[in-house]
Amino acid sequence: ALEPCPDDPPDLIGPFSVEFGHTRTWNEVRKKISSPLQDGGRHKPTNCVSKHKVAIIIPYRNRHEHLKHLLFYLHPMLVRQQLDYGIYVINQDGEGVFNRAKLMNVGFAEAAKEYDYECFIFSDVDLVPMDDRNLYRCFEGPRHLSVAIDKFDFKLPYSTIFGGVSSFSKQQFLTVNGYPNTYWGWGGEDDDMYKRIVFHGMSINRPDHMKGRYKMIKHQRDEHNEVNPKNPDKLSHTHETMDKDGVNSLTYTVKDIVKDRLYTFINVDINAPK
Ligand code: UDH
Repeated sequence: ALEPCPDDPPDLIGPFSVEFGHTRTWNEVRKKISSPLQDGGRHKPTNCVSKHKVAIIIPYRNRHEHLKHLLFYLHPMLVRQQLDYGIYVINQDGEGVFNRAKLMNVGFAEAAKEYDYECFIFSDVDLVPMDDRNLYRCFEGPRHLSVAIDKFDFKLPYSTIFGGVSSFSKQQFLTVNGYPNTYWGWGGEDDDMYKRIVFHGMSINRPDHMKGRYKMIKHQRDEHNEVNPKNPDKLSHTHETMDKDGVNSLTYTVKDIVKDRLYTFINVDINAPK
């Protein structure tokens, strides 16, 4: 029988260079991964039993080039971290207004149906970690991982920021009732989540600013994801809305699930307004 993996993964390399200078091919991404994946972008160590069953959830629509860059760096890093993991790309079907938070709730629900994941990492597709000591696992409280992004000069733009990349144990996510489903368009949903965490008596934790470095892939604002001026006002009501708007009120229709070698692609209709 295999031993449990050590708490400190032995094969970490620390900081690594990340570049987006050319268009990547899927073949390049596949070749970069030294250890064979299971279908659906799943992997676990072969020489020990991982202590961490982790689902990586990526809210997504129409960012193919970004997905290749992210997976090129992320898969090898997660293998080095000795996780028992799967990558879930949650694609919003159709051209309606984008809803990042609702897609993350769908990712949580769908991944939890498939496997006994204990930990959920929510990651924007355009945030690539630059240091594998930034562990993609769960901690005593919800964790904010993307603390030092190049775009923000490797500093937190404000102290309560919780956007980008975060981790929750299954129980932590259920305690806060997940993300709100009602933030359509850009803005506010991660501040709502920060309030949910605090209102439920938890506090967030973070890696230090060296381990938590990220490179963001530059892009223009997407179509159908305009800043929604109604979202900031909703934040003054989080306390009243959080226990009824979240994973317990989530409705959606899965249109199809495709198991690629590098990821599980879930195409979902989330009843977006036009
Ligand atoms: N996302 C998509 N497709 C979309 C919109 C959003 O996949 O059409 C996902 C993706 O994972 C992305 C995340 O939602 O990383 C967050 O959306 P965003 O990248 O639009 O948000 P961010 O705050 O950028 O990073 C806002 C627009 C910045 C424009 C700057 C122009 N110089």
